[in-house]
Amino acid sequence: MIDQRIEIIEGDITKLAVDAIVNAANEMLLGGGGVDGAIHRVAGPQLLEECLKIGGCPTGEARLTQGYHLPARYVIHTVGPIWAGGVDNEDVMLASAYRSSLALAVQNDIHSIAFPSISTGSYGFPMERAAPIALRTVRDFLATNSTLQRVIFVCFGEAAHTLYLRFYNALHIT
Ligand code: AR6
Repeated sequence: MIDQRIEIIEGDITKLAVDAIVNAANEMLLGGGGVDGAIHRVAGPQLLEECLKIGGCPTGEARLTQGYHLPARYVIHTVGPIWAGGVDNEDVMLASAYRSSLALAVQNDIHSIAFPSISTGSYGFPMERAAPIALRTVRDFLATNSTLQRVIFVCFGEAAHTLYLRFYNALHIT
């Protein structure tokens, strides 16, 4: 049975007033396009300043910053794998990006967290493969944790939302 603390919504992650939103960043933490660009635009230039001080983040790990002008208090920057056809440990690294983000949230007493679909934009990870990894990793993490109260998957667009819901419903019977 899937955890009741998991929600699947369609929308723009930069609008969510949760404790932390997760950014699909790059290893340099220098900002970029996609959800990263959107988060930096709304947060303002102080976010990049803090990211520059951190100095980078390896693939599969996560780093915490303030949210500045975002409605979310914190941003957890994680780096998903670049899709290389599925032969370069991408599944493991994607699960690690989710797990590292959740672990960092717990360390910082974060109760609500929202994830975009990490790696499924510029990094080219097929969403139909990424979504079940994301859902299972979060479900398994929540099974061992009671600090987190809400984990929201934010789907960008209707097609992504439909796909996530399909895998979410399938998790009920696995
Ligand atoms: N809210 C929620 N999801 C979004 C939003 C939004 N505002 N905007 C895009 N998405 P991507 P990646 C979805 O490319 O593949 C950046 O340049 C989008 O539809 O943002 O991990 C970084 O700097 C897709 O499903 O991240 C890195 O260099 C998902 O977010 C690189 O891209 C992720 O797409 C990271 O690539």
